[in-house]
Amino acid sequence: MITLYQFPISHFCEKVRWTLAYKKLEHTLVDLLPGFHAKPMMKLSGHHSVPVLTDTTKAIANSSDILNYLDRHYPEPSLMPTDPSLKQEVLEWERFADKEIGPQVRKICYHTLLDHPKRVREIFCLGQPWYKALLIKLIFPKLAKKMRVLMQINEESVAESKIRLDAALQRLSLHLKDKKYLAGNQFSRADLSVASLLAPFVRPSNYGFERYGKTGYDWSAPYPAALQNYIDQHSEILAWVSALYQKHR
Ligand SMILES: N[C@@H](CCC(=O)N[C@@H](CS)C(=O)NCC(=O)O)C(=O)O
Repeated sequence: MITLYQFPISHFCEKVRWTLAYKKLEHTLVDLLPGFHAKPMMKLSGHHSVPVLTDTTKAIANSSDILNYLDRHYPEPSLMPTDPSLKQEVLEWERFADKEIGPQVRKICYHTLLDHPKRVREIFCLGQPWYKALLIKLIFPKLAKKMRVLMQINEESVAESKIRLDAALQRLSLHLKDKKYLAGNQFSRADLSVASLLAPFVRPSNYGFERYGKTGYDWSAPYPAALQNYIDQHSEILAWVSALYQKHR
């Protein structure tokens, strides 16, 4: 029995949710409350971050290690080309996305959204009982401060993240100039990883919030202008992400 320990909002968790859905693997999702996740995850996997996946008794942390595990144990339908050099290319794009896209997107989003506490609280509390939502409301100012320190979210670091992400997206655009997919001519882990990690900029309706129904959280609501204006500069590559969500998610 597969269980995924996750944050509903997490784009690294989205990589795993999408892979599980793509491979049609039955699984249970366990939603954790950010800030209260670290101890249980450390105990379970030896790492404080989510995603963590358990299958029977084995606990695996780190999205790319989880995807490796799923590819090995549940190979079909495959997210990996058979050609060894294309395989290598796929893994390189995934590493690139994990390093150059995921952390920058998170930093850029939180830099603006942490100043909109209600919006962040709603996302954090998806799947949580009312008393945990109340607890988050009470401690949010402290939690937001801690997040800024831990993730080094400040004006200078966000400006640097934007430069780094702009360069990454430019590299992607050039590569995709006359291609549909990043490696070869089939959808692979490379496309899935890049699209998942850019998804918070696109807010696709099938991101993984469907199961919460009418929770009062509106993922389609526009972002504050400061964030949306930055996102709009990348509409071309984000249209490619939307298309992948429509076709493969
Ligand atoms: N390299 C890790 C990154 C995972 C990650 O950054 N997870 C975030 C949520 S998006 C997290 O758990 N943050 C809280 C923490 O690290 O304790 C992966 O690919 O899984």
